[in-house]
Amino acid sequence: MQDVCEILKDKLTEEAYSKLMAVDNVKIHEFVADVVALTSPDTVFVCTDSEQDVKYVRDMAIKNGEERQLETPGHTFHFDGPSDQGRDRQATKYLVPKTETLSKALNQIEREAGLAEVRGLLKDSMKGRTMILRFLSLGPAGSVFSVPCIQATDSWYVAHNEDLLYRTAYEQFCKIGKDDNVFCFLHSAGAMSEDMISVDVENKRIYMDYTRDTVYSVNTQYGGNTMGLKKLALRLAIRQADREGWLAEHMFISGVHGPGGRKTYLAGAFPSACGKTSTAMLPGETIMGDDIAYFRKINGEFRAVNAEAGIFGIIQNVTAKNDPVIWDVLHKPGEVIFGNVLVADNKPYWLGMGAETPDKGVNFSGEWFKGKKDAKGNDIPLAHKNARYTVALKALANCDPELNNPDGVVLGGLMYGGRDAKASVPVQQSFDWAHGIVSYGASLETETTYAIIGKEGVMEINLMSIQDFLAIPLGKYIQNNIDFAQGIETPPLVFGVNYFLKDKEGKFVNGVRDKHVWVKWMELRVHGDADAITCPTGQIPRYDDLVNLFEQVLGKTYSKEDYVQQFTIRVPENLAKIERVEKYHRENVPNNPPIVYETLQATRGRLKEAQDKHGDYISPFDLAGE
Ligand code: SPV
Ligand code: MN
Repeated sequence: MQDVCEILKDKLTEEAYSKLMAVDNVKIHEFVADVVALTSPDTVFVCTDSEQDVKYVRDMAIKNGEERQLETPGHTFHFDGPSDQGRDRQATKYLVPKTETLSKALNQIEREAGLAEVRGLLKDSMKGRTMILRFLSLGPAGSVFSVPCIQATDSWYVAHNEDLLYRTAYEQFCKIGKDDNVFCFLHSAGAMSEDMISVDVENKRIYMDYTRDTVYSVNTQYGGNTMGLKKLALRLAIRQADREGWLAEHMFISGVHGPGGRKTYLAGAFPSACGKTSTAMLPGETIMGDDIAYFRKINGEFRAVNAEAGIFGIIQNVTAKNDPVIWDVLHKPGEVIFGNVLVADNKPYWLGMGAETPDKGVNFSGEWFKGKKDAKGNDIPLAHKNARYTVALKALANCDPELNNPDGVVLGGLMYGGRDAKASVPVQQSFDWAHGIVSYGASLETETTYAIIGKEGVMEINLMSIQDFLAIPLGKYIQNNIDFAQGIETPPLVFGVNYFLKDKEGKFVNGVRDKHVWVKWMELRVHGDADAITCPTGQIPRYDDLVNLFEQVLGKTYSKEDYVQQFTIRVPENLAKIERVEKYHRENVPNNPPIVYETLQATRGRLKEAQDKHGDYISPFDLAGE
């Protein structure tokens, strides 16, 4: 390669060059020189933290047509192509050096071959365009949690999205050490249509070079594939956390209010579209994050931060009644980017919005009208199921005041939840930390959803809902989680939740707002203010406590019939689930900590014993007196 400074001087304006040189870090200079030489942009825009620079990014996203304005001031919309509507597991691969092996559950390609492929696709991809450089931080900037990141992209939309989602950190970068590590992301939308939509979907690639903490993404625009700091960085962060003894998790964090004005922080992991964001945003509680959390042990405490500072949320079934907090943000002036909704008369519409929707407009398929069919003859819905909105957390009335606390918050509990129609009760607490990590986290089984391209409605195990992002051996990851509680005086309580349990007729046994009751019950448990019933799979709420909570939280009368239907222990379904979980672990998790199998075996034993005594379906009242 030509001398780094020479390339930079040659390609960058004087202003851009001096902004970049103020960041005195070899890796960054080399990265920028490399990607500039590779992608050949016409010019490079170095975005600092200044109002002016950030506004320029926003304005350019509109000017170049990647975003268009809606009626409400500050609101814009963007479309991704019809085959670019979610995270793409097929196109996402780890670049693995010849000398290393990664779990076979992970999509991968030999590093040299993969690099040649993806760099080939990126070659000259920015000709005629501007490369935007953004300096951002995962976790509060300048804190012990902070991971500095640099994003190079030719998409103003991606750069704008990241502005709402992450903390700007150019100032922090100006103080960075010469050799400090940073995560580097290169993205190009590749060939685009007149409407500024990536079109070369066949050549969509998202390749992760974890040996250099660098990620390449090309021929895609969907946020989950392009915004480096989202799931791409999570994959790198998990490796860094493994080396350094902390945890990077696919979890929301929220502050839940309890008696006497106290607030208790809870975190939770759910696969996409399983209730994570709505749990994070319960009305009356505070939200600290909805997607990615970092945990560290600090002075014997379990402390958590949100890696992000905004929300890239699903906008399906978001209604005024069930989601008042976000509804408000989505309707008042302020910065919001809508992705893949329907637009008519300059207003956005989405599926299940609980309001009248027009019969025609523009959506991800182009001009849309009711009854429009795709190439296979299927109806095209008015908006995509995985339509999204991006907002900064600070736009929410109930944004938690500790969002940017450099020390994070102490966590009282954490929960794991999947989409399980058959087996798991709506809420239960583990017997101890390791039991919860194994039984609810490492056993998380879920029906896949539309947030992953081409895979909906299939049951799969999704370890801690982080399976897609695990770039370390799965057994090591489980062990790290189990070990993490060591040395912590009061580790968080661990809960398992399931909002999707169904009855024999296939009807959900819970209402969508019931999750608020479960969360309030957890809050009480953290402080020892509610009892529980011991059952074979964990500890479940007592009827009387739920009667009070349903009344207080939702103003609802909670019947014994509802309780029995929701909390009956379904022994055959739970035994079958344990079989599937164990099979998965035996086949996919070499070097699994033995405690995984011991815990599963112990639960199996308790289920069988209870079955002998009470039968296949055990009412919680039968266990209450034991
Ligand atoms: C998810 O699907 O888990 C998300 C959105 O949070 S993204 O990963 O960005 O697609
Ligand atoms: Mn997510």
